[in-house]
Amino acid sequence: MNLLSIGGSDPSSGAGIQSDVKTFDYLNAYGLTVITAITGQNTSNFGMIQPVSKIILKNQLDFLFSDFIIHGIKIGMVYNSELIKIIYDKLKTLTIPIIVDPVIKSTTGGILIKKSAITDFKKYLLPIASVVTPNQFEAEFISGSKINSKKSLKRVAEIIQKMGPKNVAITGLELKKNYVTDFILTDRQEFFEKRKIKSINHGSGCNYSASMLFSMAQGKSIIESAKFAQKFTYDSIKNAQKVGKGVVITHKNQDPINLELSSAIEKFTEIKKISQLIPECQTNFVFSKKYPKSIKDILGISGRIVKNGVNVTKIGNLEYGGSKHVATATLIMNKKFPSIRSALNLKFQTDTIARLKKNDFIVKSYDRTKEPKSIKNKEGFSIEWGISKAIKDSTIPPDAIFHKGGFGKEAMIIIFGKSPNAVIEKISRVFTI
Ligand code: PXL
Repeated sequence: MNLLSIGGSDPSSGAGIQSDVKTFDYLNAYGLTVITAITGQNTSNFGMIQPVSKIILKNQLDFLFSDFIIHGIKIGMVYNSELIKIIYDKLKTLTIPIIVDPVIKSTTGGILIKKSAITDFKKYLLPIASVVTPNQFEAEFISGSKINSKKSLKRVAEIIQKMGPKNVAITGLELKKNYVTDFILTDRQEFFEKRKIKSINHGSGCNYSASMLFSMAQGKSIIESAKFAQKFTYDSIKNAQKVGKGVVITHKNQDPINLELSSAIEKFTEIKKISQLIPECQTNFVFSKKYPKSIKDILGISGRIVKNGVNVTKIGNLEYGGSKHVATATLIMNKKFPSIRSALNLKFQTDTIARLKKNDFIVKSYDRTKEPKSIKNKEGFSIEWGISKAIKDSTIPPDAIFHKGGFGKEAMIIIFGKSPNAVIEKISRVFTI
């Protein structure tokens, strides 16, 4: 997934486009950037702003749009009217999610939009927004109206919605002691509360809009995306780091599940003659959170590990819910054996089965030709049925489960383990790495 952030450069990397690249990267999306202005700032003070010229802004946009498929755009700092109009011209006909994050003032006091640009900001950018994400100050500034009660909050959100954006998310409201609330106005109204973390940070506004964009670009609803963004932002504030001498900078620690799966995928692709082990339907490799409730808790490859001559290549990104079959197999296995959280599928070969058995691995199987019709006809149910059947009498988790195929169904082996490294370890005992 390719996401574009249009905004200002913050050399402290706490906010602006640098922060957005970090967020997109953390979420396994590819971050593209178009810089509208260069700022001089650190965690204590705000220095200068130098907007870019019209032609270089247009040139950046032209070069990205002529090359990349872009799945969502976030607009942050825009600074002046002429830049606003160029952005509008380029984006006005797009149908992908566009989040406009009104960036007016920095934590350290920098004014990030010229006074003379406010009218055009409202006239051009708000109407092209799928969602606009102001904080309380920004919402009051745009609407020209104060928020001091739930009633006035709703009124302010409605005033902004009338300016053109389909949805409005007013973030970080302090409506209740010790809590912060996000208010979401779509065709209905929602309040999302979270306990307040007492810290003045740099970056949370950018984290919110960038993570919300990711969720929307994945096709999630505004409400789901607002929840996702609230959690992402909360975690990034909780984890904020004192990098400079001033305010802390929001930060997300790398997901350990993602780190281990990524490195195991790399090890897998380096196994000698590995392409011989890849089935026609290609390979997926998954790693589950502890106690997964559904395949949405299981990280997998949104594409596959595919044959590429004698080598193999990973296509797509790691995403929770990215795999259906191997993730379902893991989910079923995990229900009976909670320590098993990772799996990978290989081409069925009798030689592989023989090697697994020779290495004292526990190998189970099921027969797809015995699958009841009612299950066969339901997409995704076969694997659930098969794995359950294979482990029905098991008291210790098998290392591998295979089936020899059925009419129109490719035979397959799934290797299971506690973690991706454990799966790789098993494969490396059977094949030379
Ligand atoms: O947090 C909003 C923001 C966005 N973009 C840039 C910034 C800031 C805040 O400092 O500097 C470039």
